Amino acid sequence: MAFLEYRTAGESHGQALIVLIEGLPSGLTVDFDLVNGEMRRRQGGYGRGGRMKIEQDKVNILSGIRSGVTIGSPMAVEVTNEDWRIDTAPEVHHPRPGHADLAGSLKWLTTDCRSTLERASARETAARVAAGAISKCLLQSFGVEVVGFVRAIGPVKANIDPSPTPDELRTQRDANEAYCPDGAAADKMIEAIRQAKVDKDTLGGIVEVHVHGLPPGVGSCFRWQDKLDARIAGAMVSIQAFKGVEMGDGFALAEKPGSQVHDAIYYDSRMRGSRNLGFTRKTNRLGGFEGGMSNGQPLIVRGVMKPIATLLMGMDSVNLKTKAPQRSDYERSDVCAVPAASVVAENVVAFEVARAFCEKFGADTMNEMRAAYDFYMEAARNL
Ligand code: EPS
Repeated sequence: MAFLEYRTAGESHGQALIVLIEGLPSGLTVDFDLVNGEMRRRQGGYGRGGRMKIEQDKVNILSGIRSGVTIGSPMAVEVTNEDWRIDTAPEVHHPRPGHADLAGSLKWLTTDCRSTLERASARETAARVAAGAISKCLLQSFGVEVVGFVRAIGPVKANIDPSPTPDELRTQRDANEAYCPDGAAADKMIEAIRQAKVDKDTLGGIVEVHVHGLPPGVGSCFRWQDKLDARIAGAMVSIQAFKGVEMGDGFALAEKPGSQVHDAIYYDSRMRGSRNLGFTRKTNRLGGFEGGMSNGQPLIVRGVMKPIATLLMGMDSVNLKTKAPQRSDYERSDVCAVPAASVVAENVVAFEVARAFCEKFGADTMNEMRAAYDFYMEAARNL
């Protein structure tokens, strides 16, 4: 039986993006509305550029499925590119600072940045959202919910305390184009993006993902490779333009003594039936991770995205052929893709959670997985 994992292929202006998912159990119903809804949401958000008017992303599942239900074989998924012109797209000889252009051209020994930028492009995140959204179908059937949203754009920060339920978060987030549950902050974010466009500049920000309904013990402290927080951190930082990640109160934990950092443990027998099995906390400063495992509290993960590297005003750069100074290229670009990145982060986290969930409860079929899950919950409740 394969472990749950995925690979992606495809260039920004190539024929299509492909994701190959292995290790899904058989008997999982794929909710196409959910998956294509996520594909659409990733294309949106205030601050996107002209490309998103060209593309109409939706998944075409080529294998691993029969009448909408998985059969346990590898699943190949295609997302086609309307803007398919890789063979005629112009060469690029002046690298954009902050993009993969220079490092990639030096790595692959060429003065033409095109081959590197085509694959480095955030267009690839469409494939990752497809994989994550399909994995969410599995998580949902076990009552695990993953919600991503925008926490900050440029200097504008959202105020989202105390943390709402997943449904409330989704409703508030989906009410505006900043994908931010704080409506007042969303207005200011949109204004900041509008101003950045006027200034011919770009903006980054912070996205946040909450995972509700995950039982304790997903991930492992026994091997560093199996730590759930470490895997999520790696996956988050692998999203194009992400520069950092934190769990719970993250970097702010460094300023406080241990007594104000760790989440004290209580027991409430009336909560035995819930995902925390009765072990309650009054705080969640560690973001639901202890020892690289879920502890029954909601997971809280944040990631920081740098501003888009393609600037309308350009930046100082060098022509790789002549070595003479030359401003970086501009064709068209997003001004801010932080709202879209919140969708990517949500689905990337979902996949890592599903991967670890399948390692704990994994089986060939959904029925066997359900039995393993029920057995574990019952045994843990009766410790
Ligand atoms: C991107 C550049 C832009 C973005 C693209 C990421 O594409 P283009 O060069 O075709 O205008 O629109 O994002 C997507 C295509 C997408 O689907 O998110 C880049 O250089 O990273």
